Amino acid sequence: MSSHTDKPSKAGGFSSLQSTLKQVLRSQKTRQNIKNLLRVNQTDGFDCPGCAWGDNKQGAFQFCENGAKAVAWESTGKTVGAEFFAAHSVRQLATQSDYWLEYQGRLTEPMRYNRATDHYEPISWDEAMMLIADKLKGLASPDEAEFYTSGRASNEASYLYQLMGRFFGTNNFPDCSNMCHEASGVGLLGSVGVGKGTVVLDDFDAAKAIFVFGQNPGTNHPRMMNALRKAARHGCKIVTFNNLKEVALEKFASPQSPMELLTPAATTISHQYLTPRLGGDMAALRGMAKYILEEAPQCLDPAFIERHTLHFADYAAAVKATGWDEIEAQSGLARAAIVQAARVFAHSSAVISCWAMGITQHKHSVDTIREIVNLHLMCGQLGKPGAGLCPVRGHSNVQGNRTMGINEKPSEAFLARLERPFGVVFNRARGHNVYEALKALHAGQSKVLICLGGNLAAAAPDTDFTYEAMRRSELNVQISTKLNRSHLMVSHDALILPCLGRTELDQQLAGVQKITVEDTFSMVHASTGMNEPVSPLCLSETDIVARMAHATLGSSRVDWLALRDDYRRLRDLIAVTIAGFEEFNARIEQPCGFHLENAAAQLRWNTPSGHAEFLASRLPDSILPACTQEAERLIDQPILLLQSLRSHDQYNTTVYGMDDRYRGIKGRRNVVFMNAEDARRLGLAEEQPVDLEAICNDGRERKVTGFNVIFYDIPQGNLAAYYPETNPLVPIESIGEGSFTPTSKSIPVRVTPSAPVATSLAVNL
Ligand SMILES: Nc1nc2c(c(=O)[nH]1)N[C@H]1C(S)=C(S)[C@@H](COP(=O)(O)OP(=O)(O)OC[C@H]3O[C@@H](n4cnc5c(=O)[nH]c(N)nc54)[C@H](O)[C@@H]3O)O[C@H]1N2
Ligand SMILES: Nc1nc2c(c(=O)[nH]1)N[C@H]1C(S)=C(S)[C@@H](COP(=O)(O)OP(=O)(O)OC[C@H]3O[C@@H](n4cnc5c(=O)[nH]c(N)nc54)[C@H](O)[C@@H]3O)O[C@H]1N2
Ligand SMILES: [Mo]
Repeated sequence: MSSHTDKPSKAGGFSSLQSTLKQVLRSQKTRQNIKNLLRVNQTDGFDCPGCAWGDNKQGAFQFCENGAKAVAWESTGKTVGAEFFAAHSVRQLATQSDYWLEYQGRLTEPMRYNRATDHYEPISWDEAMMLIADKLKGLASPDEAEFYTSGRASNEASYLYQLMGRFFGTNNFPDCSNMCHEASGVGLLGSVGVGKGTVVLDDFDAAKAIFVFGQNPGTNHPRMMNALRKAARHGCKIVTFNNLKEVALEKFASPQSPMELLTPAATTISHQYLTPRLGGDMAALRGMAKYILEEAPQCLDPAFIERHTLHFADYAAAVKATGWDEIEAQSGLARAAIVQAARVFAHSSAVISCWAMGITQHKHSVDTIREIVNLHLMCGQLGKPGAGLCPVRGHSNVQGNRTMGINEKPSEAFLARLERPFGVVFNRARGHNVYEALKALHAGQSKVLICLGGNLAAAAPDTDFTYEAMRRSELNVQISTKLNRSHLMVSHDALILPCLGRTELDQQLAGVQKITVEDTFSMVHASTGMNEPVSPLCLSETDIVARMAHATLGSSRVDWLALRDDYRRLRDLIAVTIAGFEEFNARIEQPCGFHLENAAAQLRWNTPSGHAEFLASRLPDSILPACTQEAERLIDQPILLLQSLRSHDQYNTTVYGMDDRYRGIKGRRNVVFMNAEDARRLGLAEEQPVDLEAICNDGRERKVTGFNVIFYDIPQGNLAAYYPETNPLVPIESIGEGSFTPTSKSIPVRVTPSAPVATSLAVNL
């Protein structure tokens, strides 16, 4: 039994190297994976499939512990082929854990679901493509198909995928971004006219203050820790806002510093560490703005405001109208602490704000992000070295997917440019995001689901609803590297199409192919796999998409297969149809690739008004979406707010192991972090098994059982537990305003002791 007292005093260091080695040894391909790690993020190597953080491609090691896990997990000796599926029915597989499913190894041949036997059976690639084409062509409307994308797909594969969808006639491109940084895109587009971050990696060296909101980089972006450590050692002030005390943001030891590696020494990362209530960041930011406006007006940048922005007066009025009582109550922070953070912001000559899921997965995420921008605009902290906005993206190419047109609401300019060389007119109607796609599938309005990677069944909210929605599809096509829950959501017809991973050689007619990706700093660079493919029957994602398009649409308007034969041709097409990609093939020959121009970083504003815009919103009356507000009406009842987050041993729905080292958890995931005072109030003991029940006004029961209580340093009234285990608790209608993102960081729940029998169900493996 572990408890929070096992939490280490620093992150990184030797334990990190140890864990990397363990993972490599477990992969059953040790030599291969050691070679792999030396090629990660090198000029001639492959892009780390771990996260979207950028790198300068000059250092010795460009991988981290969790990147190594991602690489080793892909490059495993274990495989899943026809014999495996003959031995296990879908019904049997459905009883296994997510961990078990993926642990079976790499998928090696295309399979089709046979409803009569409840088994997947081998199918040839040609037959699989015919099946998809027949089904798509038989739909009454192109909008009855959903084309999901997860953020690992390359620029080449995702470009071709959206082109296929658009020629087919739909904008139904739900993607993982809808559950992730959607609010950042919406918020930034509205205020600065570009839905991406404005900084580059070098800005972290020039920054005098870095604010980190709702992000756990020690686990999810470990390479960012090097930038934070370096900044802190240069005297840059790092201010963290996090609901939990994440150890890496307190103290971090670089595995590359012998001193920090081998002794207890570590670098103090955060100059100030604030622990707001869940969803309390907007109020805290409002408090910072209030201090600067009312008590340090000399720190405003009137010239910047005047020249570049609109609506400052409205915003200033809204800030003045917000009282400190309200700010303190909603943020859960004392005025003095907020003022201390505001002083760092106001008195630093160059400030970067970073954020991730702790900001984007709430009802009022778009407004919170706009409040971050408001603060930067009023102090002129944009478009100069060391200053700007940095939504830290998740998946390694999620930003590139969007740039390539995986977007259910493409701009007119994007479509006009895309259709020009073909002399066609694409559908202008807004397509489905994840929320809308699941609703349409559930209602039987959408009939075909094609997923380019990911694991929608386990990633999406409201598990029962999502399962049912996916099962109702008449054809469920999953393009994947590993077996997962989404393959089991079948009742009619389904295909598993096995693809190559990032680390593998992609051989086409014209030779070994490069793919390209875009990191969180808008750097586009090439990636080349080097390993022998796990099976000759695995195809590249680009190849699979080209074949689907050729089978469905024919090749009279686009020669899909020729584009597939030589990705340089594909990139030549991207160069003429996607803004910013001129000379694409030549520019990826540069060692670090190239930077996509960012208008906002150059103080050019692509907003309708031609200015950066302040948004003067009120603090939300309630941070809960309407369907869960019942919780607030019942406030005298013991209701707590739950955030769902990642452990140190997982990649989204992929669970590598059962430890969460930095939070002191060993060998299990069915835990709920709780303030000891809340537990006392509810009469719960440490380690007691409890049920978590979601609060929602639709009368449906949503419950998970057998979670052990862990006393933890967490604000009263708040809870934390792991994703995806807690996804059953997020009601489908509980989404962010303007972003449609599931509110995975603010789930109102009731906590009750589990019935004794429930404990035995709590075993995960
Ligand atoms: N190893 C590894 N790397 C990954 C991933 C992975 O699963 N594993 N996933 C990738 C993906 S797709 C993404 S999107 C990113 C995710 O990266 P993160 O956003 O770091 O992921 P989460 O684990 O969801 O962590 C959310 C953090 O925000 C804090 N938080 C939650 N709610 C609030 C709040 O209301 N206010 C504040 N201030 N803090 C809050 C939590 O305590 C936690 O530290 O990582 C990417 N990289
Ligand atoms: N409750 C809760 N829910 C959440 C979140 C949360 O914080 N809390 N986070 C949300 C976020 S930020 C995200 S991004 C989504 C993630 O949603 P997804 O992106 O859909 O999920 P992943 O777990 O990243 O996908 C894992 C699967 O991808 C496949 N895969 C891996 N590599 C490749 C590859 O190279 N090619 C192909 N074709 N397939 C590959 C494997 O089969 C693996 O099973 O989940 C969201 N859901
Ligand atoms: Mo994400």
